[in-house]
Parts: sequence; structure tokens; C-alpha cells
Amino acid sequence: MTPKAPRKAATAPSAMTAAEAVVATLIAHGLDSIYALPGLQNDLLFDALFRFSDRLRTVHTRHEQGAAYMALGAALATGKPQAYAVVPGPGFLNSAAALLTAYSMNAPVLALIGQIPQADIGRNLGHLHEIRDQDGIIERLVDHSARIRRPREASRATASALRAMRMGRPGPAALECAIDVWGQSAQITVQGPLPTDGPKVDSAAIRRAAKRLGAAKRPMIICGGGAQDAAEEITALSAMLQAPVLGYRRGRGVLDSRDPLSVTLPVGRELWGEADVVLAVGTRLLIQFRQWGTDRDLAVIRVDAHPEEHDRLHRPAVALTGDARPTLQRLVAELPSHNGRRAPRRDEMQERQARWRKRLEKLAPQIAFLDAIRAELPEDGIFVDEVTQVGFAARLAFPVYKPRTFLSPGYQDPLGWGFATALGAQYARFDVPVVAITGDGGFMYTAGELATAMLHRIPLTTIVFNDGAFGNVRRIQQERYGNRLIGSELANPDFVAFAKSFGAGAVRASTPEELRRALRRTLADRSGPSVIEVPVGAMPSPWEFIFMDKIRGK
Ligand SMILES: Cc1ncc(C[n+]2csc(CCOP(=O)(O)OP(=O)(O)O)c2C)c(N)n1
Ligand SMILES: [Mg+2]
Repeated sequence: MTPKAPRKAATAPSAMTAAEAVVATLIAHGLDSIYALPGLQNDLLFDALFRFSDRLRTVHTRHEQGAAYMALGAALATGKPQAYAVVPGPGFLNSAAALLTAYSMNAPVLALIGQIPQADIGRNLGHLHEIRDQDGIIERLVDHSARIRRPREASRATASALRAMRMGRPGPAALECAIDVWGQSAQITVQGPLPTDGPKVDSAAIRRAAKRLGAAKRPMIICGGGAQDAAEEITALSAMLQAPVLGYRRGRGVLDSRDPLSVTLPVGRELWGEADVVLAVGTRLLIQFRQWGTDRDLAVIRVDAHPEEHDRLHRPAVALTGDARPTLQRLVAELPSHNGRRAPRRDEMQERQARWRKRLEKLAPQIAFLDAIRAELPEDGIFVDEVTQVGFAARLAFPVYKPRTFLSPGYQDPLGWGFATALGAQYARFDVPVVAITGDGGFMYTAGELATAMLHRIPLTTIVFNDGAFGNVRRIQQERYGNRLIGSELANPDFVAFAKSFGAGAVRASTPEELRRALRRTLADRSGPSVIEVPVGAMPSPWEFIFMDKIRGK
């Protein structure tokens, strides 16, 4: 018999196993998929997934890295919590790079991790997949983790983990459960979403922030990943203040790139050098403070969900703790009483952007491919970045029109994240096309997941820029290490034949025009995955636009 999962809050208790309680709780929280790879310790969890398969789809992958990155991609594309399940020891460690990336990106990903028999945990007996101090390792990777020790804890523990993932600064959580505990039964009440009390908006601080911004002569806004759900508010503030909005990587798409006030890194640095008040939303400001510098003439107003973030590097003039959206809604309401009419900065910004576009022509080979992608990818299509030459240029120059449509992996920059993350994004957002770009190096990390894409018919388009090398590393060895090339050349499969052998669509495109034509066909085909191989040579270095000198406090 299938236990009924309630739609909203807790219902009357019924007999179920710990595994069933966890699955029913995921469903009660609105999850509709779980990314997973099975194995002995989790057989009973999978049996529960079988029973609930009409309400929660199990997407199994070929490697735990793929499962965890898919959950991450689904979380980033939707903004909603996602889950993955793996066996302990090697299964858990295989997923760890993705879990670490989820932590760095504040992405709500729940890891369900198996365990050896409860009574033997910590005894080092040599059980299958036993690992010393698994919970200690997990604890270092996420802010919230727990072990389900008995079935009646299972639902509440799951709901608590899901609450922790969205409360304050969002992020991943992990739950362990031992092989023998998954199958134990009890009378269980399935727990619905627990309340998340955000911090009360500090009205006095809102007023101080509004006064500062209203009086600013050269205000500027900087968005990080924490601003993705506050696009409307930031667009309104930008218009009221005529303040340029800088988004780099995780903050891109908050203000539409077509708005002349929307800027990326190089223009942003110039503006940082001139600004008197900066409103920083959901960003660590590491580049600004560590590379670009600061001085006493600059007042920074920070909005962050995590109070400890405010003064890690410098004490802000005003600190607003809370989710960006409700906090900025208050600021939008308060600002008009302190802000006068401002001269439009449209022409000035267009002139600045044109000047930088000229300098960015140094990256013309990369930008020509990006232009081809932008021309074919619809406005709400999702672009997934990688640690590759065209990716570095995309972070600076790919126009992004909407929030959550430019997925870039933040400070971990883990090579190989892109393809599997994009699969998760495409699975969770079946309604829009997703394009992943990768290098030949990065693609091969998870290329086996083409089998997953075929099985689950995931219509992702992946562009593999093939230069036969860890090109980034090779260029550094050429330029800084006297051309002593070591560990940077790659032997590759024929990517077209390789993708075709899975049954995927595959073509080779040698020029931006050919790429554009190929994309038009693959984006129209929603039946399954496609790979476009683009053979390329060495590409010009982007670093002068990314690692720039100090501009303040010299
Ligand atoms: C997990 C991980 N390992 C190693 C690196 C270091 N790294 C950065 S770029 C790169 C090479 C990328 O090669 P490829 O994917 O072919 O892209 P290309 O630079 O050739 O365009 C490496 C090894 C990394 N960022 N992440
Ligand atoms: Mg390469």
C-alpha cells in the first residue's frame, strides 16, 4: 500500500518506513524529481521511490557526480530545492565536487547519503563502502546535516533539512540514513514545509540606506547570485537612481543586458572607481575589495541573507540582513522620499560600453561564437557556462536577458561541471531550450551522462569547443613558463561519432555561421540530446579583462 503524501501541512500519522517517510516528505515539499544512483545501502530507499514514482520521478545517472550536478542545475534553473541520493563512501565522495559547488553557489540541494548498519558506524570494521567519519566529512561541506536514526525522525529531519536550505543564506543540506534504518517502520506523520522566519526588515536601516542612495552623486548597484530573485526591484532602483548595475557571472541577467545601465566587469570597474555609494546585493564583493580596492570616499550598502557576510572584508555604511526581494521592496518604497530627479545616464553609459566593446574585440574569435549562440537561443533560453575559453568570454560579453538564464559556477569554477549541470537545468526546465558550452577537457568529465540524456530524453544542446588541449593551462604554460608544456595536451574521441554512438544528434561546425545553422536545427529538435563539435585553435587570453588593477585606495 502506498502511504498518502499530504499536499500541504502534516496529516494524521500512518504506518510507513523511514524511506517512505523521506520520499513522502520530499513530495509534500513540492519536489517532483530526484537524481540518483542506486546501490545496496539505499535499496530500500529506491523501493520507496518505486512506490511513489507517480509523484516523484527518479532520474538515475551513470556517475554520482552526474546526479549531484543535475540536482544543482535543476536548483539553479528553477530556484527551488532539489535532491539527489547516493551510496556512502565512494558514492558520496564521487558527488562531493558538485556538493561543494552547490555550497559555494548557495544552491538548495539536498544530498541523501546511505550508511553502513547503524550499530557499526564508527567501528572501522570494513563494511562495504565504509568510510571513516562520513558525518564529519559531510559536516565540513554543508551548513546543515543530520543522520536519521529512527523512522519516526525521518519526516521531520527531511523537513528541517529542506527548511535550512531556504532559510537565511540558502545552500545545500545532507541527510544520512543507515541501511537497516531505511526499512524500519513506525506511525509517521508526514511533515509539510516548516515556517521560515526571516529576520525582520530593519526600518531604520532601510531609511539610512535610502537617504544615502538618494543623496549619492554617482550611485552604482552590484548584483551577485543572491540578487537573482530581485530583478524587478533592482530594475526599479536602477531606473530611479540612474545607477548602473554590474553583474558578473552569478549576477548576470538580473538587469537585462539590453538596458544601457546593465554592465559587466571592465565597465563595472571603471564605475567602481568613480562611485560614491554602492548598493551591493547578494554578493561577496571579493573582486571589488581585493582587486579594485576601496577608500574613505566610498560608502557601501550591503544586502545579504547572512549577517556574517557584511563585514568579512570591510565594514559597510549600512548593512541590511535578509532576502534581497523583500528587503529591496522596502527600499523601493522608501527611496522616492529621499531621491530627486536625476539626469538620464543612458548616453554616457552607451558611450562607455561602446569603448569597452572595442577593446573586447581582442576576444573576437570567442565573441563570434557567442553571437551565433545568442542569435539562436530564445530570450528565456538558458546558457550554461564552463571553465573554457568561450566561457571566460561569455562571462564578460554574452548578453543575458532574464534572471536564472546564465548559469556560471561561481568561485569553485570546477572544470567538468557544465554538461551534467545543464542536463539537470534542461530536465527541470523542459519548457525552455538549454545550451551548454564546454571545452574538450571539461566535456569528458561527465560525457558518459549522454547515456542518461538518451534514456530520459533530455533535449539539451551541448557545444564542445575542441582544441585538443586543456587550452587554458596550455596557454599559461606557453606565456608564463617558457612553453614548457606538461599535462596539457589531450587525445580525444571523434566527438561526433562518440555522441552518435549513444544515439544522440551530432554535427561538426567549423565557423560561427555553421554553428548558428547547427543550433537552429538542434534547438528545434526536442526529442533528445545533441552535441555540436566545434574544432578550434588557441584563443586570445581574456585575463586582462578579468584580473584588473586596483582603481581605488592606491
Ligand atoms: C576540477 C578542476 N580541475 C582542474 C581545473 C583547472 N583547469 C582550469 S581550465 C582547465 C582546462 C580546460 O580545458 P578545456 O575544458 O578543454 O577548455 P579550454 O581551456 O581548452 O577551452 C583546467 C584543467 C579546474 N578549474 N577544475
Ligand atoms: Mg580544450
